[in-house]
Amino acid sequence: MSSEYGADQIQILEGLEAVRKRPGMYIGSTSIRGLHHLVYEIVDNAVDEALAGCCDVIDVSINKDNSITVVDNGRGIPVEVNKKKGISTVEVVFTILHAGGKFGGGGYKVSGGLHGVGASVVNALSEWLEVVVELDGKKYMQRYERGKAVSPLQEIGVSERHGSTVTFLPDKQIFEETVFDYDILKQRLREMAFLTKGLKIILRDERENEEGIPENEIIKTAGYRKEFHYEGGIKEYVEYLNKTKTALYPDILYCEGSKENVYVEVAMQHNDAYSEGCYSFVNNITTPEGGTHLTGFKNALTKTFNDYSRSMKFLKESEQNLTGEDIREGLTAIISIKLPEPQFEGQTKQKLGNSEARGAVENIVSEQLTYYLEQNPSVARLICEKAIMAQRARDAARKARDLTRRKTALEGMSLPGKLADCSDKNPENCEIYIVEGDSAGGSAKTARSRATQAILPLRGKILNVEKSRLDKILVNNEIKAMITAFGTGISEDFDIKRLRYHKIIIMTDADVDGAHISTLLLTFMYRFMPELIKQGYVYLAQPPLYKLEKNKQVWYAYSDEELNAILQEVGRDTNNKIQRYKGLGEMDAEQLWETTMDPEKRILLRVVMDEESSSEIDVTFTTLMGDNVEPRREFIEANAKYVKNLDIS
Ligand code: 1YM
Repeated sequence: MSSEYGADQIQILEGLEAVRKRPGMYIGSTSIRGLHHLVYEIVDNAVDEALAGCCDVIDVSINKDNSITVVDNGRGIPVEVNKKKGISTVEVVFTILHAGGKFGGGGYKVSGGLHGVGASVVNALSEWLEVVVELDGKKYMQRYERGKAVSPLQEIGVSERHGSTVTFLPDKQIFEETVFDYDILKQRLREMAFLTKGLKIILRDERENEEGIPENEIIKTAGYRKEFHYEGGIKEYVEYLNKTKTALYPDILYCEGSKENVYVEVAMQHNDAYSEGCYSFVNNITTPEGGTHLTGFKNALTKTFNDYSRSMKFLKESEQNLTGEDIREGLTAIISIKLPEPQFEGQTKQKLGNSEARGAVENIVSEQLTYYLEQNPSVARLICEKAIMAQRARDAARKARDLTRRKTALEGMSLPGKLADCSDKNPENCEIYIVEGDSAGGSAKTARSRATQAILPLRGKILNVEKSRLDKILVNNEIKAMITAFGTGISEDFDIKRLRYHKIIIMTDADVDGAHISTLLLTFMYRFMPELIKQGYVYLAQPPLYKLEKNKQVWYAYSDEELNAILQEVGRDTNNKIQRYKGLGEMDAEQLWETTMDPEKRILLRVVMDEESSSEIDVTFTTLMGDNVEPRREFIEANAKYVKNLDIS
C-alpha cells in the first residue's frame, strides 16, 4: 500500500488540504452563501452534461440529515482508470483540484458556480461524499471522507439506467451554518432551468421541519417538491418576470445566434411600468455588474430604435435622439451568452471583460431586432411611443431637478421644515428615523437623543413609485423631504459620500398599514437609491406589540411568543393589564424611547439584498406594489403563514 503512495497522491492531498485551509478562495465564503455554492458546483456539472445534449433531468434533494443528493440522467462520469494518475477518472474528478470538463477534450466547461472549481472542492469541504455512476449496465460507487477516498471505485451491481449521483454532507468544521435553505436553492435552480431550455430540474425537501415552505409545494407522500422545466427557456423567464406587470404587447422579442465563438440569446418585452429590469448571464452565471455583453445589448437597442424612429418620422429632425434609458423604460430583458473563456473583472469579479462579447451581442441583436421591427410595425410603434413619452418626462424631470439644484446652490442646503435634525454633523454617528404620522413623529421628536437622532415625520401614505414616472415622483412632498434630508440625490445624481446619516430607520406601526408604508418606502429606496440598501444603511425599527404591567413592573413583548414567555414567568392572573399597542401613537415619548429608540435596548432589523437574486427582488416588489391583483393575492396566500401578527383591524 505504502509503495503506491506516490507523488501523485501526495499532490492530491496537498491540493485538497489547500481548499480546506482557505475555503473562501474557492467558494467565496464559509457563510450560508458558500454552503449553497456547494450544491451549485455539483449541479453545474450535471447542467454541463445537459448542455452537451446528454441529460434532461436533474433531481436535487435536501435529505433528512441536511446532506444533499444530486442525480442526473447523463452519460455517467467516466470510470476507466486514468493512465497517468493510476486511479479512476471518477476519483480524478473528485480529488484533483481544477479537474473539470477539459478531460473529455473538445468542448468547454460552460456552466460553473462563482469560481467554477467543481467537484473536488465540494469533496474537500464535505464530511463525507458518495458518488454513484451508472453506465453500460453497471453500477459503481466510491466514498470519500473530508476529501480522501476511503476505498477505490467499486462495482456494486447492475443497472438499466445511466447517470451520476452525488450525495454529500457539508463539513461542520468548515461552515458556520450547515442547514440548507429551500428558498435559496429554489431560486437558483429555477434560474438555471430558465437558462437551459428543455432541462427539467426537480427540488425536494425531505426534512421534517415545517418551517419555510409554502403549502402549495407540499406533496402528499413526503416532504416538499418543486419542478422547473421551461421549453421556452429565457423567453419564459421574461414572461415570468413580467407576470406581475402589464405587458405592453403580447410578443416576447427573441434573438439568437453565434459569432466569434460567442453564443448569444436575448429575450425581452416591455411592460407599462417605468423601471428597467435587464439581467445578464455568462455561461449561466449571473453578472450583476454587467460588462461587455450588456453594453453590446444596450448599444444595439439604442441604435436600432433611434434609426427606426427616425426612418418612421416618429422623431423629427429637430428633436434629440432617444437615450438608452428612454428605450429601456419598462423593459424586462434577459441577455444570456456562452463563451469558452470568460474573463471577469471588477472588485467582485461579476463584470464580463471579453471584448468579443460586445461585438457579438451588438451585431446579433441589431440585425434581428431591425428585422423584427420591420415585420411588426404595431409593436414597434408602441415601443417608440413609450420611449418618446419617457424622453419628455425625463426632460421635465431634469428641469425640475435643475431648478432644485439651483435653489440649493443659492440657498445652501435647505432641509425640509418637518425635519428635526440632529446636532452632530458626522454622518457615521447620525441616524434618521422616518416616522409614520405626525403624532408618532411628535413623540419621537421629544424622545430622541438630539445629538445623533434626527426625526422626519411623514404624513399618511407616500406615493407608490411603481406606478409613477420620475417627474411626478419628484414633486411629491414626502419624497422630496426624504431626498433632501438624506443628502445623496437620486438615480444618476446619487452620491453615497453625501449621505448625512449612516442609519436610515423606518419606523411604522406594527400593523398592515404600517407594513404597507414600510414597503412603499423600501420600494422608493430600492428603485432610486439602491446603494443605500446594498451598503446596509437601511433599517426597520421594531416597536413592541404588547405592554404588560403587574405590581408596578413593566414588560414589553415584541411577538406573541415573547408575550407567552413573559406570562409563563409572571403568571397569568387577572391583575395583569395587558395592553395591545395599535400604533406608535399610543406610546408616550418615554415609552417610545425605551422600547424602540434607545440604542442600548432597541431591536433594529437591517434590510439586506443579495445582488445575485435581483431579478427575484424585482418580482417581489412588483408583486406587492404593481397593478396586477392576482399575483399579489397568490403571494399573500403563500406567505401569510410567515406573518406572526397579522392585524387587519
Ligand atoms: C450529479 C453530478 O457530475 N454528471 C456528469 C459529469 C461528467 C460527465 C457526465 C461526463 C463528461 C464527459 C464525458 C466530458 C463529468 N465528466 C468529467 C470528466 N453530475 C455529474 N455527467 N462523459 C461524462 O466532459 O467529456 C468531469 S465531469 F472529466 F471525467 F470527463
